[in-house]
Amino acid sequence: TYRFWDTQPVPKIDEEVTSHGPIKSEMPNVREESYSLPQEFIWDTLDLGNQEQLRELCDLLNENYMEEDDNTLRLHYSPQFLLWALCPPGGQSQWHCGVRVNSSQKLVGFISAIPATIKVFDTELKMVEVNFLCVHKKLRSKRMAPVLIKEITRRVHQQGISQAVYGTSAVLPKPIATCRYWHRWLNPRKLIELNFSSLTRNMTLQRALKLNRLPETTKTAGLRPMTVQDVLVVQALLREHLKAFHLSPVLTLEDVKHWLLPQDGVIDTYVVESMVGTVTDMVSFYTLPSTALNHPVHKGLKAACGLYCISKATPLLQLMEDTLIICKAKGFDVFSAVDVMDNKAFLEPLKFRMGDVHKQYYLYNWRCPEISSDKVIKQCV
Ligand code: YNC
Ligand code: MG
Repeated sequence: TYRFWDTQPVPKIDEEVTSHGPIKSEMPNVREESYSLPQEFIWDTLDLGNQEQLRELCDLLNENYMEEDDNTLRLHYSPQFLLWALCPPGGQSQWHCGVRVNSSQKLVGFISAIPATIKVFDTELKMVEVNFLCVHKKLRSKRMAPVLIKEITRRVHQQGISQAVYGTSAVLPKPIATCRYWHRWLNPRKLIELNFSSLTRNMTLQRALKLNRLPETTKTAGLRPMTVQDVLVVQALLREHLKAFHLSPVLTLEDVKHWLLPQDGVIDTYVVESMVGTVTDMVSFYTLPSTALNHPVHKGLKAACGLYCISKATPLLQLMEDTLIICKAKGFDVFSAVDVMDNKAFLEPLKFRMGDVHKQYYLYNWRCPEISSDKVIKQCV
């Protein structure tokens, strides 16, 4: 049983859902006051335009968001990355919801929501995407997470929105889709030295280096970074492509600018301009660096995470291989992707290895049948 989740408008874990629609159709009375926290804590809405507060959030997440299993690598969100992930067009500062210790003012909890229009099967819904739920390691298992979730729900209801999408490795009532991470080694020696990957009896370092070798140069003529001039055509490519999926974002021009225009160390997007003025394909990935803890040689590791890939004129395998070549040249050590969209078609051929982390996708207050991962395009960063 799920003490908290069983009280929420989500399907039961063993429920077979065949219909589509809201679970609670009328908007609840929204309470005026915030939910109560245990006495020693207070709510604090973070102002991410303030350098000091943005830094505090980076520190909270970098120290508490990822469980590093063997204390060798720690995820390292940069301030610019968090501004990208948390301040899209239409974002609300009251949705950057922090918890502090009253006496010391130390930030110990966080949850966020950003606005998103999502198409679920044939219905377009204005909802939020909830992410970066985090409770300080020393305060775990004290039922703080349900309070954070109820409080963000209250603040989202205040804006007249009653659905949400979220993704997590936790298994809760009830996933609408399950995806898996895959990793393509770009710098096998370093990945092994840092314990990100391990060799097996059949996979020596020599074999790994040989197997993961990439051509020096890209094949696709006209492959270049996206610029602001491409926003319109990239939006059109996405709109056309997204139709085929059952869970997909609907992006305005402002969204495309925000989520896809290249920002050094945060987000990269490449387009293929096959003939002058005709953009036919696009591929994008974001940057997730980690810091190496106490390693004699390596300072850290740079991962590229695939976001969207649309191939119309260029063969998918070629476009993705070129993307790997670009990433290697840019100093990335690994390229990670989930088995959503048409990604299954390139993962094995391009020597991605299946990771052990799953990601479940969920909707809050919306019922729909289960979606296979190749019909998902929504990707929570
Ligand atoms: C999780 N990831 O099952 P039950 S992903 C949701 N998402 O409830 P406590 C979670 N619920 O089983 P802890 C969850 N993890 O009794 C646990 N839960 O019904 C549930 N990790 O609370 C859990 N970030 O406070 C249980 O647990 C209850 O102290 C237990 O805190 C959990 O951002 C957590 O992985 C995750 O910081 C905060 O472990 C903590 O363990 C932590 O006793 C490291 O909580 C970081 C981490 C999660 C990343 C993410 C998406 C979150 C979605 C939240 C749901 C949003 C719903 C929609 C709201 C808006 C609606 C509108 C309109
Ligand atoms: Mg807790």
